[in-house]
Amino acid sequence: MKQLTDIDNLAVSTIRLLSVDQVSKANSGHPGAPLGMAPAAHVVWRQMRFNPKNPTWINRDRFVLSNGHSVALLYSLLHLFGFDLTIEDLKQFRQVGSKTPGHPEYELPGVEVTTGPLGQGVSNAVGLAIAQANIAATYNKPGFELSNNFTYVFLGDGCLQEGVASEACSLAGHLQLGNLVAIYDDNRITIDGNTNVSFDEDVVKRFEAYGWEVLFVNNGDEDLQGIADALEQAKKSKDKPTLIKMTTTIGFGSLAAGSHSVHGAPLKADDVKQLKTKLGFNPDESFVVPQEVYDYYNKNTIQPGQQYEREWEELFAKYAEAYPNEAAEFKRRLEGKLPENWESKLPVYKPTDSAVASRKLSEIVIESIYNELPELIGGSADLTPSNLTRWSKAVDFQPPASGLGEFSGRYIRFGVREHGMGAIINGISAYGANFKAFGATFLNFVSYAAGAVRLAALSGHPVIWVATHDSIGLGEDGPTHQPIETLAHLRALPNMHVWRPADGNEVSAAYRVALNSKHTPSVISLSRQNLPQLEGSSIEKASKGGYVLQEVENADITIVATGSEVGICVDAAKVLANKNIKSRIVSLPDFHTFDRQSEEYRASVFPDGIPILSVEVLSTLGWSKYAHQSFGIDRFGVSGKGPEVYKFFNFTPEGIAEKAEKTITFYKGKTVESPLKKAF
Ligand SMILES: Cc1ncc(C[n+]2csc(CCOP(=O)(O)OP(=O)(O)O)c2C)c(N)n1
Ligand SMILES: *[C@@H]1O[C@H](CO)[C@@H](O)[C@H](O)[C@H]1NC(C)=O
Ligand SMILES: CC(=O)N[C@H]1CO[C@H](CO)[C@@H](O)[C@@H]1O
Ligand SMILES: CC(=O)N[C@H]1CO[C@H](CO)[C@@H](O)[C@@H]1O
Ligand SMILES: [Mg+2]
Repeated sequence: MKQLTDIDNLAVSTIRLLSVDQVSKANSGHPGAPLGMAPAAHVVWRQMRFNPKNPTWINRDRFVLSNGHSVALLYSLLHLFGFDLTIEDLKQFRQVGSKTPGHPEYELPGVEVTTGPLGQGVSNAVGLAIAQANIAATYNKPGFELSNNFTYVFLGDGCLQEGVASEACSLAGHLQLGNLVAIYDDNRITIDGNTNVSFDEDVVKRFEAYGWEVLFVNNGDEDLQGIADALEQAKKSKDKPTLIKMTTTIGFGSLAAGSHSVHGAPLKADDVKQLKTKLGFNPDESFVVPQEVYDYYNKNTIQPGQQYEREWEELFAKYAEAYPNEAAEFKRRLEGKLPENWESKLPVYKPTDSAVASRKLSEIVIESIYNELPELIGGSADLTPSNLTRWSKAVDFQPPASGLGEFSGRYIRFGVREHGMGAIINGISAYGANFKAFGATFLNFVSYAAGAVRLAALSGHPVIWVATHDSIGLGEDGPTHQPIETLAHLRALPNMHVWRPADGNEVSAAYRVALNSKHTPSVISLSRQNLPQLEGSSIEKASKGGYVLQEVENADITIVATGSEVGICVDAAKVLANKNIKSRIVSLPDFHTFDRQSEEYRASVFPDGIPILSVEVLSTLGWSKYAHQSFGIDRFGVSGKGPEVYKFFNFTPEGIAEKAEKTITFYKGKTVESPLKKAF
């Protein structure tokens, strides 16, 4: 680390004032944390390796602002360090359509993950660090260190109070992720005021107990050398993540310094002026960047970063000569392409094949494709034996020293940490290299991870949730484990595939679409109970999200169902046929995919003229989009043997046939239009 000089202090002041000016211009935002963390930002960023002109270079150091409310700080950095963000953009802070939205968003160049919901960023960073360790262990060879970067995180009191961060950081300690450095803005302030109203725990002891190295900076407001020293020390820690507890003053330099009033409100005009004067800037000017600061970062960070990237390209070219197969695979992944013909490995079923639980069918898919897809990585939140997500030759992702596995392993033991798992797979996905990250748990417990699931959809991380035990069909574990509202919630998320496949071909289709998705996450809901292989299903048809499984001329009713209920509806159609009632059967495994088919196609599945009845052993909310009448469960489930519980709720061929007859009777003589028809 070079000696600190006046230019460092000038740069820190520039960062402070650029951040304050953004918040003042917008008259909205959070100036407190940027003022306190500007020194750390300067010290961390000037030594990072990245190329602002190619922000997705794979071996860059990554930076996560977990206290996303201090986003003005990040925009100041992105501007000063040469990313595609002008002073004009900073002036548009928090305005509609700007490149400087209210919290960091994943799509912006230089923003690694979307943050704002506290606790997520640091948990994503654990995923980034896992991804890096996996890439290094998979592709590095003697003399060819293709991957050797760090993930740096800033986080505040709020992130440390959130449970999701505890889950992820506990796992990071177990995994000995030495490539992770977190800087804790210990300012003892949150929105309610002093942290002494709710947060007295000894964070240091907690992180030490997790297996982290903990370092201190006592005067984070001014001690640049202290921060730099701690950072160097942190980077030496190879088998422990590091938390640097950096004590700062929120709103440092402002008249409101040290108070929660500076957390989330612009500084008063006279306060801004006194701050600028104190820092040696003209109090009447805004958005000022001294040329020396641009020059300093250009010379010390941007140019070396670009040089690192060029050297990396040269190294990769030599690597490609020495290890052509590994290089080709890595290159393919960097291009975001799946291997050709991987889909031919997806299992295909005939109606004569035996009935199998869809969780088992999912295991068969994973077993069939893991070898084709080195980018497939994931695991379960301690439900491996019941969720069936571990392929037979899997190696666990574990620190080599533990004797439990290897960093090149691709099966992650998440422990009972659903929310942490969700945030971690988002981070792995955000790393790049085409990672296809999955996490598994019971469908009902995906709700535990709602915060992370929502961010996957918002950010467009194509992660996969393998969600087994998807209904009352799980039986004796009872209402606590039986999902009811879960799919309605997940289907309400924009940009989310929610699959509930009915048989083997549909499970293959769900994985096919999920793995081909570049920007949409998927939940694949799977049954505990056996499901028959259906006449009329195919991977091709199910990949449309919905299709006519059984067509019949002059039908009296369309019955639409998902997952385990499709087979029962097929039997219900036989009961109805005995009474001379003709029913079409539609399988609708994913609303999201179906909604993206052409209008003609959708109309062919749900035509006018006859009533449509939906059948699903879950909440009926949401089904009115497709059906005139819904048969579902709008109460909590019951404990009992799976088939008995189905009988209890009347989800039998006879019970469904009765609902179908009632529906037909109700609509007799009425004009029936497809619910798909809408004014706009
Ligand atoms: C999950 C979540 N809950 C609540 C909030 C609202 N919120 C934003 S900042 C904040 C307090 C954060 O305190 P701290 O991390 O110490 O930040 P500082 O005030 O020190 O900048 C809260 C509660 C949020 N962004 N995310
Ligand atoms: C909590 O912090 C406030 C503000 O610094 C201080 O006035 C108060 O005495 C503290 N209370 C306790 C119990 O530590
Ligand atoms: C964690 C890790 O891999 N760190 C490496 C980062 O890069 C430097 C050299 O550029 C290596 O010395 C570290 O080992
Ligand atoms: C609902 C269900 O099948 N639960 C099982 C999940 O797996 C665990 C461990 O294998 C079993 O103990 C549960 O009964
Ligand atoms: Mg704080």
